[in-house]
Formats: sequence, C-alpha cells, structure tokens
Amino acid sequence: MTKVVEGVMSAQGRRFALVVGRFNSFIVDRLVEGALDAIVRHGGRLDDVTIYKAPGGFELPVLARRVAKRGGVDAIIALGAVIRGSTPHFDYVAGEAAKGLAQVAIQSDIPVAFGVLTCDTIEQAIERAGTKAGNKGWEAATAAIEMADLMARLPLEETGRT
Ligand code: INI
Repeated sequence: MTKVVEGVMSAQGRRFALVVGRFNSFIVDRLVEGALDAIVRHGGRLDDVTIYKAPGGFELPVLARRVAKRGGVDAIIALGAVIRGSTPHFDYVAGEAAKGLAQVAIQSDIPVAFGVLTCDTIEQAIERAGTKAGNKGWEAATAAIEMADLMARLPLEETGRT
C-alpha cells in the first residue's frame, strides 16, 4: 500500500506568527482579518497568534527570519500588498519579498506562507482582499495550517538528520 503523508486542516494547539507589511494598509488589514478568521475557523486560538508589523513588503524577509530564529511558532504567515506604480520599484519589492520569504522557510525549516499580493492595480488588490477573488490572507493561513500539521508529522528525530 502506498503511504501518503499530508497535513490535516486543523490549527488546534498551533502557534502562528503573522509578519505584515504596513504599506497599503487599507488592503493589508483585510488580509490580516482573513488570516485570523481562517485560523479561528480551523480550531486555532487568537492567543496563539502574534502579529509583527514592518514598514513594507521589502522588510518582510528579515522580520520573518528573526521571528523564525526566535522559535516558538509552528508556521509564519507573511502578508502584504505590493501594487505596481509607474516605475520598476514594484519588481524589486515584490521580487525580494518572494525570494527572501522562500529562503527563510528553507533555511529555518519553518513553513512561511506567502500572502503578499502582487497586483498591477488597486482594483486587483481589492478583489483579492475579501471581495470578488476571495481573501489571500485567508488562503495563506490555510496553507500555513496544513504545513504546520505536515511538518509535525515529519520529525527530524526519526532520521537523525538535521
Ligand atoms: N511596499 C509594499 O509593501 N507595497 C508597495 O506597493 C510598495 N511600493 O509600491 O512602494 C512598498 N514599498 C515600500 C518598501 O516595501 C519598503 O518599505 C521601502 O522601500 C523601505 O525599505
């Protein structure tokens, strides 16, 4: 029989950190609401969630790295909104946020869910922050919940590797 290992969608007893870029806060605040709602609806407790706020998306990787290094969290949920302007600034901020957050997850062994909107227009961001296209904060939180459970099923001690 083939063995399948996957996480279940339960946040019960799990500790989460939200690392949040304050830039475009009118959008990002909706993502935070969505993420907290997803955690609670999956059995998690608001007391087990800490929200860390940075100026913008560019700062999220270093903040997530510090949070991961301090320990005590089962998954990190990165939330932000990068909206394209008339210069290439967008590409640098969005690119560094995505690359940096992926690096933090790989290096720290703590799942980092990517709930950073990268949109061409404010309308696209609004659509993804609790309106037509759902709430990407909610989606990121569900990925974090699943990954936290999955990682708990894969303890390093079993193999002795680090
Ligand atoms: N930060 C964002 O999170 N979203 C944006 O759309 C954005 N734009 O467009 O400039 C943005 N810039 C700030 C950036 O993240 C840093 O905070 C800033 O460059 C200081 O390091």
